Amino acid sequence: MSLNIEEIRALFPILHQEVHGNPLIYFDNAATTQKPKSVLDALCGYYEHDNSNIHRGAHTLADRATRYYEKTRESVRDFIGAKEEAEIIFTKGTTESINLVASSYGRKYITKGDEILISTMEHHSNIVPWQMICEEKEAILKVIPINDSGELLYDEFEKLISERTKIVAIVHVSNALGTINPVKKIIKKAHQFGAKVLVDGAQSTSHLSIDVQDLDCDFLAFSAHKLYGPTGLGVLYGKRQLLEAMPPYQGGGEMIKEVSFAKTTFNEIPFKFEAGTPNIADVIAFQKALEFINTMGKKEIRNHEADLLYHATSKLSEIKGFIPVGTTKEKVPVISFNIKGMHPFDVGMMLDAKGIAVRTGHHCTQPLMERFGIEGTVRASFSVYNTKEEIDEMVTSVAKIAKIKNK
Ligand code: 7TS
Repeated sequence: MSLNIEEIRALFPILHQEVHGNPLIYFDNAATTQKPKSVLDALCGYYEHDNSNIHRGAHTLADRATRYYEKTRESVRDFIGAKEEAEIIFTKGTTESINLVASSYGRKYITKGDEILISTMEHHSNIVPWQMICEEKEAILKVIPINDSGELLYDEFEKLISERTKIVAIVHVSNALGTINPVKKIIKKAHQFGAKVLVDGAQSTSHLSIDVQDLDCDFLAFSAHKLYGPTGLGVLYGKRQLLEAMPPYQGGGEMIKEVSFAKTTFNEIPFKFEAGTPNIADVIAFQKALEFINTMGKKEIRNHEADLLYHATSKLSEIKGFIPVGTTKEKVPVISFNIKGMHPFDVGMMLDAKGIAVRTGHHCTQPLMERFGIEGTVRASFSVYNTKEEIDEMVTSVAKIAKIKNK
């Protein structure tokens, strides 16, 4: 069954506005998606009716807030196919989830001479935390190369992985190129060498069906705000036995069992990793974002997005001076490109003047841009509420812009 996009658009108040006198066309979904009214109402509703601290109060409001908060944990577990709620930790975002693993798992298990494998197409947040732990432990960071289409070179990965590899930290879907990486295959191979695998799911969870048990990943990190949910909230999934063996990331309230000045004992997972008052309102509202996705169905979302990607790719490719960056067939609806003779920022500004929101620059993937020998790209990233008509508007504008330098 195909989706009714007009009905879906009606659920997103922000889409119905003008920017510089033109109807807003929002194509910056890889940076953050817009939020349906149900998420906004849940946020407000929490503060209007249920605001209370969780897991500690004996009163009705605290009990209600705790139940709603934990209900989201159950929904997240279901959303990614985890075995149990205890394996779902709420964080600030993908960045914090990765830092948590690098700090906690890394500090305990990485030693001098160990190797950590990442890829050329990682977001800075899946590079820098590993560099930091490598520096601290005198471990070695190795990088899986890619080809000119923006595909991971699996053969090179097979050459790099060894008994010295302790962690493979790999992006599931590239934010700058849209490439879908063969993570299941990578995980299987990494496990043969005893390495643990962290999957950066920031861009995959919104487009692909994820089943952590099927993937057999050890950790999965993602952000609610790229999934129609609020900002400032992320998830770290980890296998129970790993999380249990890891030391806490931060100390404070909630994460303890008992504290005395002589000794502190830590709480069970997931609470061991949720020190302090968490982001209660956003966690509760995130439940509605997951509900929204489940109601539409991941398969239907993927079909619609694949249509948009195909339409945009074929139309843009006809434009003289259009240079795509990342041309693999296995992609989510992200198109990165340059216009011959033009700076990506200028293209972005000209599109903004028409009400079209895209991202320009290095997309927090500077080593990837360096691999392609470019400073940055223009990135149009689509979501379920986008339409072919919007794409046609963008194509018309890009064609006009390209003509300035490509007669
Ligand atoms: N990993 C990937 C693959 C990402 O795309 C991003 C954010 C992050 C990690 C970090 O997520 P955060 O929620 O903790 O910030 N990517 C982007 C982007 O492409 N444009 O803006 C943010």
